[in-house]
Amino acid sequence: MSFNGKHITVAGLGVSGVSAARALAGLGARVTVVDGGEGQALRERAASLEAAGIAVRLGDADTLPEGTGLVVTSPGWKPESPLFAAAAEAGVAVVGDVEIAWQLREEKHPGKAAPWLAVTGTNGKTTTVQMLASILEAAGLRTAAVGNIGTPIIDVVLGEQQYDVLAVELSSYQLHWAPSLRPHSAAVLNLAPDHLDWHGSMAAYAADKGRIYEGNQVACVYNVEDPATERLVMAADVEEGCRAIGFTLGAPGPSMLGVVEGLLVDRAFVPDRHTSAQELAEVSDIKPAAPHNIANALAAAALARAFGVEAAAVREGLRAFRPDAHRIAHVADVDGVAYVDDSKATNTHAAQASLAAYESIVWIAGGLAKGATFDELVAASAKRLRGAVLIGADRALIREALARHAPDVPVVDLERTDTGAMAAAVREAARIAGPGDTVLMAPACASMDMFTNYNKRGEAFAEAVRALAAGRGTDE
Ligand code: UMA
Repeated sequence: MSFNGKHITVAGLGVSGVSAARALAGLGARVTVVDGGEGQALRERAASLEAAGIAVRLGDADTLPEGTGLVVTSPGWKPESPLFAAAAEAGVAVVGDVEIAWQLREEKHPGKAAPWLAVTGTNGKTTTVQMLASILEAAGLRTAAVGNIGTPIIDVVLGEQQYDVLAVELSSYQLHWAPSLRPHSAAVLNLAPDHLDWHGSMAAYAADKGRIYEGNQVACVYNVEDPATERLVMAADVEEGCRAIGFTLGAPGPSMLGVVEGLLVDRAFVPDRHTSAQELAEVSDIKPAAPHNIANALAAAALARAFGVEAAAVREGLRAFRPDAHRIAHVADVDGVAYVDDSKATNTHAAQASLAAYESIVWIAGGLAKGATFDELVAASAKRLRGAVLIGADRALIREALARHAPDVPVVDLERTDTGAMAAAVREAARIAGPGDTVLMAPACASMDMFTNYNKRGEAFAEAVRALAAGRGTDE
């Protein structure tokens, strides 16, 4: 597809918008970026694009610039955004940056485009993609972990560096806006309610996740313990010969990867899957070896094996992998209380997995609920809760769920949302906790009401814990 001379409106001046605008302008398009936000950071970003000949309009994201022939949206924009209604009215197509990257994959290295091994799911995407990249590297392949993980995929596709294969993390938003994407192989790790405010319903969310399987050539990898993921495979239109490959924490059947006596075992990519199995790694090679993380490792291994990677590289790649910060990270012990940062638990599903790992918890939770309800999470975790400290915009939803399902658990409701709020939350939690307890920050919500992102929220927590340990407390 040629973008030369085309008038393209890019929606959003964030990470993906800047990448898309620069790339498209570099291919000769006349680009206008629109963003509903204002403020210093956006103005600076706008100035640097304008210096490159790209028009930017801040503060009005609703009207379609005159002459627009295509809209390229950032993933976070909701489908019902007024800009897209205006585009539909004008008969102008709307696609995402991932769609553009897919269409441009032959542009830089014709005939040698790197195949995509794609991963989505409600939780575990980033870890799985990092494990996958580590395995592919161990196999001697040139690869990169890209997409929702933070590196815009257009930058990688159009970069000088040539790759053998890409490990691509895709969010449901990105999948929604990428209709012609056809990965080599793909995995949906799990499916639980999240981002319902964006998608409108669980069915719409699942359908967007399921698009990752469309046109797969070698393997559709699903979670045997989460039948909804297998249903998405069955609904997909794939290439002739593409196989459904399950992963399970139990013993694997034919065409599955699973666990047998402490070993990760492959019964899918072996010469005779009915009578033989291939050992890939030991469970102890996975860090941390928590159940959800073993599942992530199995999914990563399945995608690597679908790409022809040897068993030895799976083991080597898993051993070399180091988990990110803010994922069930132990920060410190203070007065016999463990302080754990799981800022990455941005939805109820992830928070429930986290709460299940400890016996007696003072829970720090709250933020942006994104349309979620908390009854199931609180009911399942009530007996482990020694107290709760609630922060952020939607904390009332959690408070009400606690009142319904855990009425005896003491709750501190923190109204403040300033930069010192996390330090106050940690101090309140410390007041409730006793020796042997765990203060667990697993908010079950997104962070953007109070922090730039979940990393910053985790850093604020760790900082507050260190201040507590130093015995001075902090209010700033
Ligand atoms: N904006 C508007 N109007 C809107 C929505 C946004 O003007 O209705 C503007 C904002 O003012 C802002 C820009 O659009 O300037 C932000 O666009 P964006 O929210 O799509 O974010 P990007 O900075 O482009 O980052 C996106 C992903 N963000 C989201 O999907 C929300 C990043 O995933 C991703 O790393 C990046 O592209 C590169 O691919 C982050 C994320 O939170 C990690 N993802 C969600 C998740 O994992 O749960 C899906």
